[in-house]
Amino acid sequence: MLSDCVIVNLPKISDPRGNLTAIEGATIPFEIKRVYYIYDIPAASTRAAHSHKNLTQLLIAISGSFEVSLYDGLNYKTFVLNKPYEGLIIRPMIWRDLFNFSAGAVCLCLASELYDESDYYRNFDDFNKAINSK
Ligand code: T46
Repeated sequence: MLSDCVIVNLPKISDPRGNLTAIEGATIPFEIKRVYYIYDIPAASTRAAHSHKNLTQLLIAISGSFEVSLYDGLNYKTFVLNKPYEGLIIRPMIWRDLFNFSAGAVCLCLASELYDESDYYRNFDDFNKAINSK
C-alpha cells in the first residue's frame, strides 16, 4: 500500500571531518539480500517504470537528488530524495518512476530479495490488472 511507503531517517554521525551514516540490520524493516546503485545518470533520464511483486526496497540519494513517483493502482505520491541520511521504503505492488536526477546523483538501493526478472511488472496495463483484481 502507498501508506506503507515512507521516508525513514537514518542515523547521521556528524563530525567536522564529514558526516557518516551506517545502516545495520535493525535500522530498516527488512533483511538486506542485495545492494545496487545507479549513477552517471543523464539529466533527462527516467528509471524504473515498473512494479515488483514481492520486493521491498530502500532507496537513498547518497549524492545529489531525484524524485520518485509511486502509484498503488489508486493514488499517486511523489517524494523528493536529496539527503543521504533519509531513505524511502517502497513495498511490493507499487509502480515507481524515478526522474529529475540532478548532476552527479547516485541512487543507492537496498533490496529484500535477489535479482529476479520474474518479480517485475514492466507493463503498466498488466500491473493495473493485477492490482485491481486483488
Ligand atoms: C528500482 C530502481 C531504483 C541486474 O542484473 N541486477 C539487478 O540487481 C538489477 C536491479 C538490475 N539488473 C539488470 C536487469 C536489467 O537488464 O540491469 C538492467 C536494468 O535493470 P532495471 O530495469 O531493473 O533498472 P532500473 O534502474 O530501471 O530499476 C532498478 C530496480 O529494478 C527498481 O526496482 O526501484 O532501480
